[in-house]
Amino acid sequence: MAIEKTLLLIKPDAYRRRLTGLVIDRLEHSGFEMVGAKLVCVSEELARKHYEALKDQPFFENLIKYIRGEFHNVPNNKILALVYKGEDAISGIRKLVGKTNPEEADPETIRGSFGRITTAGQFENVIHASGNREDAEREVRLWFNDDEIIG
Ligand code: DAT
Ligand code: MG
Repeated sequence: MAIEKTLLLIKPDAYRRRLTGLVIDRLEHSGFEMVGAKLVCVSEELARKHYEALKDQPFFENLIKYIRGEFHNVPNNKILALVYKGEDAISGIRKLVGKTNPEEADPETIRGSFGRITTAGQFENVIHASGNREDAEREVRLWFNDDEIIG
């Protein structure tokens, strides 16, 4: 058991479909604490750094377009970035978020409730959540300055 911080991104499909409130409602009911929240303009550079571990995957270029809102006409590539904190927050939030593939995600999870795969094969899975402690530390540092985390 450890107190952890984890990064969440409300993805452009959720923004476009006005699911932000519903997704935050699920997060709030998890019992974890919101300690960071801001709208970020996702530059090409930030998107590529965030997903750098996936750069050799065939879906990488579309993933960069997706997270920058290019499939959903999001003005200024903006995204809502959040940090949640609590005991075992990384795995706890991942359970709430569900599996990567929205068709495989438990229907009670956020991705299972609201995610879809487009006919072009794009995973629109609503939310990003850090996968493990190493990713969480790197991602929180990448998206937030220390003074933007209010614990
Ligand atoms: P997660 O977001 O569950 O941590 P990941 O880190 O493996 O999953 O991949 C990051 C994102 O890339 C994921 O949310 C959606 C996309 N993705 C992953 N696997 C994919 C696949 N097989 N086809 C299309 N998109 C995929
Ligand atoms: Mg991941």
